[in-house]
Amino acid sequence: MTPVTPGFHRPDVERLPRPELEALQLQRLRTTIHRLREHSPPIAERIGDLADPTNLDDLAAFPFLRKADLREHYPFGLFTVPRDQLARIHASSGTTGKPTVVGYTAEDLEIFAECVARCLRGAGIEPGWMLHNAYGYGLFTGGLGLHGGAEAAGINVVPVSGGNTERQLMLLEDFAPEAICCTPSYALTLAELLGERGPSSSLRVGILGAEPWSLQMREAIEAGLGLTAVNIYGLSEVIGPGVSCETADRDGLVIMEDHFLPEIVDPDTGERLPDGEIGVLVLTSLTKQAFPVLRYWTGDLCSLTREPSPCGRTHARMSFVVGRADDMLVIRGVNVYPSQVEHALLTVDGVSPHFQLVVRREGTLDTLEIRVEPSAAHHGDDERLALEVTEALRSTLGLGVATTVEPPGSVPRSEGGKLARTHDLREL
Ligand code: DLL
Repeated sequence: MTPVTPGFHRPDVERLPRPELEALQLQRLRTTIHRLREHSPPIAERIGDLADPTNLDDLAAFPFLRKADLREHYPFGLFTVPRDQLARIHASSGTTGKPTVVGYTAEDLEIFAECVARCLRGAGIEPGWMLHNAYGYGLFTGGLGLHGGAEAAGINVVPVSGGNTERQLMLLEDFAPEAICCTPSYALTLAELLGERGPSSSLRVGILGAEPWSLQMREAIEAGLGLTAVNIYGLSEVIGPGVSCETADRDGLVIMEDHFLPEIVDPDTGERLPDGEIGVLVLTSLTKQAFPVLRYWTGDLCSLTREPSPCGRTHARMSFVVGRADDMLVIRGVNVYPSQVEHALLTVDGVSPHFQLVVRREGTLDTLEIRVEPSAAHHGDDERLALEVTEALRSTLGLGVATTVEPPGSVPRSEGGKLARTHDLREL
């Protein structure tokens, strides 16, 4: 793996001294609130006569916006521009059938591209490099989002989109791109297949996100693809990918704080938590025109630091997302996050990073099964491996789990998009 160093797309803003950054945030926050008061009747009603913030802490008095609000005003009810000013629509799939719909003006798309360009340059991708973009193109923000950012940064983007793994492998070999972007679970699929074929990959940087992953998974991906993998985070409601991203130094995900104001709050009380504590990430957009969001409750659990980065960036950084406030499984009264299971699982030698959780209800009792695979390096007996996994999970979760060791290749892999790792078969 040849090391890469962080670059800059907008060094002026990325290194803005914090007092100036915060003054800019306050001014933009006030503009955003005015915009909502004038152009969004549902939000204006909610905000009522709350006084405009005179400092950033005053934001804590404002109500949260949640996914259910977007559903209630489906499809365009929370937009603040007339339809003829929209330049693009994206959407993300919801659990209830109707997607969550978001809109952008031409200027919003420029900001979107600039944020992603900062991510790519920060990750060490140089103008003139080739980027294999395996995020899905379409309503999902990943494909077009990364595409716009690459173009803005002068990076040559190959719009492969997701799926058709055979073709992806061929293009990776024939075009020899220096960088790739896709979900971490798909990077693992590609790493495995490339490993079987044995060609040395041209890849130097991977921009991976859109789903939770761990440091252990990063190690497996980097070993398999021979690249430096950075974590990119974002969500459609706030803009798409590029809300935050690690630099090549990989010391937290730098938030594009001149455009998105982060808060961490207690998942139960909604009270603000201090830097360093894990809670729900709440984001306020500061520059969006078509669909500004005030205190959007992401449901993603992480912590923040406002210490400057080693590379001179002054914007706040978030930790990896450690779970979602709402994907918590409650099994026999024990709270279980899939990410916690992954951490525990990968402490066991001889197990691969592929796993699936199956939750069942037998009579009145919930049971958790974990399906795992032995790693390529494992030659011992599977029964022993199962016992070790069960033991690791018992000591982390305090819960008895049935472990099934499956033949290599049988646990579901990502075929290009996000991978659902939990199968909940309970009728709740
Ligand atoms: O997943 C945007 C995106 C595309 C991000 C490409 C990164 C790369 P949605 O489909 O709206 O948008 O899903 C957003 O995905 O609230 C998180 O729960 C999860 N998520 C996104 N990035 C990460 C990450 C895109 N790096 C939801 N780590 C978010 C953990 C992530 N979870």
